[in-house]
Amino acid sequence: MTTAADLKAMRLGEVRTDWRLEDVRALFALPFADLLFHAQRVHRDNFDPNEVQISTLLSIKTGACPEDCAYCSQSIRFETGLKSEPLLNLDEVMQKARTARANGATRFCMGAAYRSPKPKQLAQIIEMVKGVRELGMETCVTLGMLNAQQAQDLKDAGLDYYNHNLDTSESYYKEIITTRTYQDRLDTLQAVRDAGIKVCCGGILGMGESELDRAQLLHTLATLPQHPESVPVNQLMQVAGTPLHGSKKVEPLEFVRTIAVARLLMPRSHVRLSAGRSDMSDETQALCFLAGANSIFYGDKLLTTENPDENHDLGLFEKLGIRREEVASAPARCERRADHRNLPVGQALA
Ligand code: SAM
Ligand code: DTB
Ligand code: SF4
Repeated sequence: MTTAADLKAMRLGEVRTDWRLEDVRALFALPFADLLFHAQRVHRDNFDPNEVQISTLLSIKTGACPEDCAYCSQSIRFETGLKSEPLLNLDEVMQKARTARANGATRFCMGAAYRSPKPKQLAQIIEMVKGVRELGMETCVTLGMLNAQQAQDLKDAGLDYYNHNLDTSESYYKEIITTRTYQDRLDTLQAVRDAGIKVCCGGILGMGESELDRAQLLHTLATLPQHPESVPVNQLMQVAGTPLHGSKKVEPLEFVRTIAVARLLMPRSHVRLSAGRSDMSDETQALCFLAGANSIFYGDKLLTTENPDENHDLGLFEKLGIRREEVASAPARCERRADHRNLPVGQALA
């Protein structure tokens, strides 16, 4: 049992990178209402609880990936029926980015099915980053492994975020991917951080991992030298033909718990309720927002799989009174923070 003294010793709300695995496990073991109460309190101390950051995803190079990630539709090793597409040209990307902006996205995330980008590919992607930036949107790319020079080139182009997930715990990782190591992932994250690009890093639930694996994943993320600014928590999108198709589904309340623990461990990071929303009820998503999730992918497609229909999401935001977070809202957020600390939501919104 997690006692009040245990919780006090954890100094909840402080930004710490020295969490112990036992702390993470103790948070997972809290009664659900206590866990959500603490998570919501820490969330309100740092964010407007009714604002959600909106990103839109585009697959700029699809399929034929040499890696063997057991969850992925895009690996060349599995028969998933996915049609491969070469790198899109700049005009195609700009058109999609303009549409995303018109639909309210503030960040445009471009994903490519690479192990690591080649020089010519990176040069083309750099032009995309520059173009999307000129539209006034934040930019994010996910291109596989990067070295220090590649990260610096992306930084020089003005890239805001690099997404590179740890996916799961170090020990379970070997069951999921054999073509690159956990250390490779950590090295890429370090290169991105050293270049001064914001880090987007999280994982996937529903790959047959244990609760300990989930705790270890969150522990690794929360004990990096600096917390990732963005932490995507994906629920596996099961793809026929991949080895993980047919995996046991995540219990929705366990998913919510994981979001709440992520919020408590990384109080100032955006926690993204990422892939898998199309399989979740509105009620589960509402609990995720209550637990501290404050970012989503918006638009009816992720990279290769489905996301909720845009009209459905607009209806959900309306029902929940959720507003879109504007870019660079940090100063405004600090001013509003006090309003949200103790007031009921209705009063805080007034
Ligand atoms: N190829 C690059 C890489 O793996 O780093 C970038 C693209 S990859 C699709 C980005 C991330 O999406 C993966 O690390 C994984 O966490 C997530 N992802 C991929 N397929 C998924 C699926 N079927 N369900 C949930 N998340 C998935
Ligand atoms: C992340 O954590 N989730 C996104 C993004 N980073 C690149 C990808 C989700 C992919 C879901 C499966 C697909 O659509 O292929
Ligand atoms: Fe390739 Fe990325 Fe899919 Fe792994 S997750 S198979 S690296 S596209």
